[in-house]
Amino acid sequence: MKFAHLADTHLGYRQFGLIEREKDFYEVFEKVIDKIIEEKVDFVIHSGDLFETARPSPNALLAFQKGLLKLKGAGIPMYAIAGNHDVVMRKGSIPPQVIFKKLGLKVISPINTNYMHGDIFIAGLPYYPSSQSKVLKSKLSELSKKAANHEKSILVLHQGIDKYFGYQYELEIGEVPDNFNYYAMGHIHKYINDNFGAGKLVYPGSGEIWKAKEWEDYLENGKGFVLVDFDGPKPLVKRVKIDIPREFIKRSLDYNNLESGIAGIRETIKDFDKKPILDLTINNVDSDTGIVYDIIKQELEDLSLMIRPTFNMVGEESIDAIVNQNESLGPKELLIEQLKGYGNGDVNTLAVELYEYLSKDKTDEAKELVTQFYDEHYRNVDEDVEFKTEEVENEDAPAEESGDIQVTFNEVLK
Ligand SMILES: [Mn+2]
Repeated sequence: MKFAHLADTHLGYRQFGLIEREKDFYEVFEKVIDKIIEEKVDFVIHSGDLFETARPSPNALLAFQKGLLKLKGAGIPMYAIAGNHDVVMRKGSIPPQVIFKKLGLKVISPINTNYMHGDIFIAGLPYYPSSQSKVLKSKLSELSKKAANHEKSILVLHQGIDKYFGYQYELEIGEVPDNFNYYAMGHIHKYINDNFGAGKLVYPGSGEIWKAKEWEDYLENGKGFVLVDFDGPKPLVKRVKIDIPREFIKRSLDYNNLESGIAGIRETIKDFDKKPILDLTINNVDSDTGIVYDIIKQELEDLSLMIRPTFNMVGEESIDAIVNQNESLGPKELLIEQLKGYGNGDVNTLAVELYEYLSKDKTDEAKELVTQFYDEHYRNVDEDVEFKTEEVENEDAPAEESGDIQVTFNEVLK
């Protein structure tokens, strides 16, 4: 028995508001499906965040339908859960995955937590926010008991686990039941493959660059999905990397050599099939940034899909210069001085307060401060909304038309 495991495809995500980026996500998904069919697997598991939102656009729904029908044509069923992006935090509402049940999608939900595929027990749950971690843990222990009756079992979840994602998690590694043979995880966008329980715990990662900062990880580790050979005593996991269609080019330029810097970039990208995203940092700027941006745009706009510039004014990045000019200043004053150019008052205040605590080893206070800051600035109010999926009794009931609450994850989360 061999299966494919993927997650976090985020279909319908229009990065930077660009339709081209939305299409990139569809293109990658199609490549993944084609590769899966080529590999002649017995089934596929999708561990959540199939769609970017709980109300996907017709284009996103069609992109998925196309892939699902291809799989169906090849006789390959897919099992899927809802992730934090495609779950609807509202009593009685249903995730978009449900639309595809008639096309053969096997939706794993709180009322339909497990399936048998041959002699393999496949169980799982949709995403539960940390406010519901009690419910999550009790449901996990029920599934663990059921799994004990089967020789081979898979647990499908879309959650953060402290061991792999320390900043935001709903489960500690010790709270994950340890009698499953394969843990088909979703949520973390980078590839993780660990020994756990009676086998392997794997996050296949996202298929595309969902956040610009995922580019570095992509360059180092690639993106894709995994194939799992489930016949032996321990699952054999093979990663399949799938190239993403478009490049992100990250460069630092010196304002004093702007012309040659730009020429170098033109040379690099002139023959690219798809126009890249340019992430440019221009240092030592001593003129109006608007004018500098216009120059860059004029030279690179025709070859790039988008230019994302960061300007550092002359001396701005050099802490040495500030130290030399202000020899009487202590570290705290230097920090304040340095932050002046950053221009985000709230973050500046946080940085200085954190410095105060951390320089005195007051780590608990520092943690508290960060949590408070997160709650005030980033926490989605939806996380606090009552979340009672177990009360979803009729999956065929239509979601209410208005006032629907969905989780849209913010900057700091996956
Ligand atoms: Mn995701």
